[in-house]
Amino acid sequence: MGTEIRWAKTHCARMDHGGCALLVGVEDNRIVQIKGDPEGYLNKGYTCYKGRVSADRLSHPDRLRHPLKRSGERGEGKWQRISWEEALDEIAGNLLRIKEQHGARAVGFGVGMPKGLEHFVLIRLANLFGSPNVVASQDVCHAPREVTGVHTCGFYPVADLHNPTRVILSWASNLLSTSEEGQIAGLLLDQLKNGARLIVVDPRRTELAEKAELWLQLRPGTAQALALGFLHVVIEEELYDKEFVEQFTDGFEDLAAHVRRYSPETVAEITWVPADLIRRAARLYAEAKPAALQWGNAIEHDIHAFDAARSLVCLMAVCGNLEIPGGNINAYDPKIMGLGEFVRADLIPEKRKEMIGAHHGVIPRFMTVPPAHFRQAVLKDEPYPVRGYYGMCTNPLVAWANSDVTYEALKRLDFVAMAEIFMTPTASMADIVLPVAHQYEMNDIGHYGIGHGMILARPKIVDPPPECWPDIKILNELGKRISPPEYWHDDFESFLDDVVKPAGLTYRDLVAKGYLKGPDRFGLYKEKGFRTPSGKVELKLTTADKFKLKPLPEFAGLPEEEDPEFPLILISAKSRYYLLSSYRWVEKLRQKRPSPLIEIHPETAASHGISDGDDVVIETKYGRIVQTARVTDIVHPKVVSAALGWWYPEGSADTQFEWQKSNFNRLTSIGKLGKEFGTPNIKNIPCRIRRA
Ligand SMILES: Nc1nc2c(c(=O)[nH]1)N[C@H]1C(S)=C(S)[C@@H](COP(=O)(O)OP(=O)(O)OC[C@H]3O[C@@H](n4cnc5c(=O)[nH]c(N)nc54)[C@H](O)[C@@H]3O)O[C@H]1N2
Ligand SMILES: Nc1nc2c(c(=O)[nH]1)N[C@H]1C(S)=C(S)[C@@H](COP(=O)(O)OP(=O)(O)OC[C@H]3O[C@@H](n4cnc5c(=O)[nH]c(N)nc54)[C@H](O)[C@@H]3O)O[C@H]1N2
Ligand code: SF4
Ligand SMILES: [Mo]
Repeated sequence: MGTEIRWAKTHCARMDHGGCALLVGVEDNRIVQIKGDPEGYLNKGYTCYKGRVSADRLSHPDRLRHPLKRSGERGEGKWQRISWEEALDEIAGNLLRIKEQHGARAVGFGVGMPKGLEHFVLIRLANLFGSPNVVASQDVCHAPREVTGVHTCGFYPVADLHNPTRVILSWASNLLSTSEEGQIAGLLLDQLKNGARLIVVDPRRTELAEKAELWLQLRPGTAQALALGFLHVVIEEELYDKEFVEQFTDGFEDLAAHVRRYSPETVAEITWVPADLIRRAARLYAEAKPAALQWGNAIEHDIHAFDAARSLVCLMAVCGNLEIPGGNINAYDPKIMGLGEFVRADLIPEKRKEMIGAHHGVIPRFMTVPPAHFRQAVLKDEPYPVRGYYGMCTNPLVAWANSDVTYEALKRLDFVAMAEIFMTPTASMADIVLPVAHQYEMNDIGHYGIGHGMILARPKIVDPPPECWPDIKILNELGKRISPPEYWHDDFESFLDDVVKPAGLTYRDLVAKGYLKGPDRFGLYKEKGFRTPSGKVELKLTTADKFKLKPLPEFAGLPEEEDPEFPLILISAKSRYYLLSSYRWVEKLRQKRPSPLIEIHPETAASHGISDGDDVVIETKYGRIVQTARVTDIVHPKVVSAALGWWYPEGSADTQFEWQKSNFNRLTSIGKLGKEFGTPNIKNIPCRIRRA
């Protein structure tokens, strides 16, 4: 007879941005079942497959269980088991030596997609150590939307899926697969059930596009042209919110004159979307109120990310959808500790000027270093030398554009430490690898600093393997060794209490409540104006000259020139079974998607002699990989969509788990970067294919 199942509540994490409230069944310190909690604030019982099998991450036999020190050459896959004391001393010794020789800024602290509270503890560690260089993937993930929002209207406008809306304009977003930032698919589905009308802008006919009243299959890389076409229609047909525009925006006349050149006919030629469809979609969005623009990650994936984000904020604004329930809102935080205070930004006042990115003139308020700029520093000492790297929750060899450059950078660094749950291509290039405790094995807080006005409790449910430590414990102990110890806690879990202390709560209280949400406040600008220099929504940026930004959003051409040698356009989308490069080693996920699939239109496949299931060589100017053909008409005949994040955990560490074979980022380059965020073209690249 087994023991009885105990049910515990927590929130899903680290399979995407997280957010679903879960009921977790535990037997003998082992999770035996996971289901959606019907009382969940974001999911009301909804879950996805990878959330339900997420406990399988904990029990894999090859999971990292002890600190490791490299014993052979870097990348040779030879390791020696060491104690935590030795590991931390080794890391501290190397980082302090680099600081002594080259200054604190010569150490980069690396992190990937924000996964939990450790993200901010790492930034605190960098600040206290004295390095302005936190390297993250924000260049291609959320900074273009967030920071552009802040410059244009003073906040990050998120689609309000909690209040009833009449139209959802899903633009380069696919919540049914990604539930990004806690915009859980279930929320969107409920809106549709309650009568919201749906417009989808996506080059792929996704499941969501199938549900849409209007689907705009745009040519990849032309989002800003399409948005400017929408603005043209809205302004020409006087469908905009006149009262709002008059009272609360700045630069409308200039914008109106500027978008005159983007007629639906002109835009149709650029975007491949028929002119009458542009008109219908623009009218549907502009005439409904409220309407929510769910803007996705794909607008951030080429050098024109800033223009794309700018044009969409302008669209939300002139249609009067900012800060209204069911529109795009400023999601106010609950009374929790501010990020600046948490990370001790006050202790590094020169950060903005000193960051590697600042030397490349990135947009003000962008506080992490773009990976492209970071590697330039490592490889060319520009703007100054960088010699050390501490990374966690990230896999740069697969996740960053131009993997070959990443490989060179990892080889050139004097010292690399990685905290991981599993040996990855990047971790296999490290000098020290630290084994982490994972979701369900540690107390954590979700959605802190994500800009959606809430935090979620993720209490510990089972014990980790004895030598696996939560990242915040690692950072707390490392912090005591490499920075003033008085800024660190005796008990690392005090960081969890710190976050909720301003609300008069302890972490335990947060767990009892489940989540904490900020107040619903709409239309605050009517009293206080918008938090921009002009106090209005800056359709034309008043700070353009000062910050060397474009005053008005424009379409400045395709991200990469057309090239007859490479006649197809390469794009990608996140897989619903994996989180970017993570978890190919979780068997139940791998069974669902055993190999990387490239989507090819039947006509294109036929003209190339490719059948479903064939191995296909994909080539761009920059590199070549192999993936498996999935012949489908969800893509345009001139577009192929390849899989992201692939490496082969069944391979071996001495070859970095075949990091070269199918890895999308070997097809990308950092030769051309968007100025504002250092964003490379990770999509919308000319390519060609052939049967392998
Ligand atoms: N070509 C192309 N490149 C892209 C993208 C794209 O669309 N196209 N997307 C970009 C985007 S949006 C993002 S956010 C980045 C993501 O890039 P990354 O964040 O670097 O990639 P992930 O696969 O999310 O996570 C990396 C590692 O974190 C580890 N991990 C998981 N949980 C924990 C934990 O609790 N502690 C520690 N220490 N490690 C943990 C996983 O095992 C995994 O190896 O990639 C970007 N790269
Ligand atoms: N299952 C799963 N969930 C995830 C992730 C994951 O890897 N897997 N990653 C997480 C992360 S880090 C992020 S940032 C979010 C991203 O979340 P989303 O923004 O929803 O995801 P993407 O898949 O990057 O892109 C969404 C859609 O953009 C389309 N698209 C591709 N190219 C273009 C283009 O040129 N223009 C337009 N308009 N659309 C285009 C794709 O076909 C896709 O359907 O998801 C998070 N959630
Ligand atoms: S949608 Fe995201 S948060 Fe919800 S169960 Fe799936 S992975 Fe977890
Ligand atoms: Mo992301």
